[in-house]
Amino acid sequence: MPKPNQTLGEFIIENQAHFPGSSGELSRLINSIRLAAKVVNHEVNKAGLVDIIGAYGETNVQGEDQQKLDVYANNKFIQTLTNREIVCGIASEENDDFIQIKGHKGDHQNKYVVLMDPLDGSSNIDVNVSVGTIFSVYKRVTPIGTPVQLEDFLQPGNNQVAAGYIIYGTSTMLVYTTGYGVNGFTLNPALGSWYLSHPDMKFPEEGRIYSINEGNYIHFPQGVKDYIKYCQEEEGDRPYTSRYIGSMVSDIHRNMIKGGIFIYPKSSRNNSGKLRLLYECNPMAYLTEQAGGKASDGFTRILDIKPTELHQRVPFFCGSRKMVEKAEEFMKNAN
Ligand code: AHM
Ligand code: MG
Repeated sequence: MPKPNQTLGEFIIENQAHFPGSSGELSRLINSIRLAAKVVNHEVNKAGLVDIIGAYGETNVQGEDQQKLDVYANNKFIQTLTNREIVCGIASEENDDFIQIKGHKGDHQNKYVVLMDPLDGSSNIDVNVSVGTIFSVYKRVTPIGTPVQLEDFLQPGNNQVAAGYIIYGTSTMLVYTTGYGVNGFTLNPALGSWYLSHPDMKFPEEGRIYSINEGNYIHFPQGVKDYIKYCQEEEGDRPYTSRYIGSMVSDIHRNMIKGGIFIYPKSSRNNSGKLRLLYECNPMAYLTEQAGGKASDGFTRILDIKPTELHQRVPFFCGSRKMVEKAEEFMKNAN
């Protein structure tokens, strides 16, 4: 049972009881992510000082090259996971191809792959709005001892063994699951420790917030248009409240706590929507289901989709179970 005030380190050790006889690799992996997250958090927090210490692409006062924060975050997570020899491969929204990690002994002995969006919503950084890191963990399907292959990454979301996000917000939080519920930890920046602040997070079954970029309304499928109108009608507890940050981690985090639906549909301009199945939708869908919510592409459960390519995009409906079911009903009826 999670205890309030528990640190993430303590929680990880306790959580290992769910995996009797395990090698501790998954725990070490989560430990690496929490370490990289602190480093990235430190850098993201300084984003507003960038004009003072030198613009991106230039050299800072220490003579080091300044990097864009999404590139910086990508490098930090990759470096941390690579140096600590925990994973056999990494795929990132920032890289065209996956990275094979053979380990110091060169024997490809690690069993996990990580897929990530190192800094989601990074266009929000310039205006001091929250951004996030999203990660997803699978066991490789090809034999240990051989180089990792594309098929190790193209697994349905159902196979995830862990997933989570870090939200660099008013406070910085790490929220993750290993298949035994969702727990949220808040960083105490003075001590550099993460504390269990949100044990056993659950989406309310029903909610009153809808999050969608309504500026694209004209391009949305009829089912989505109909659902938006439904949200705006005056009846019962409607009209609902519209909240769209444009930073998916923040939008879904808020909806998980308050109850709501997040939608990034396909449009007449973009047939598969915008969000990436492997780096964004699968991990958020796994967390959502673990928190009692629902995630689909409007028709099919996200976690059941068999990916065909690394950077595949998919329409995304995610949130409180009853709200997603209602939106799916509109999608079906409009078809
Ligand atoms: P990114 O991975 O390039 O940052 O894009 C993903 C982000 C999501 O966080 C957010 O929900 C969405 O893009 C917003 O897109 P839009 O501005 O089209 O509404
Ligand atoms: Mg992204």
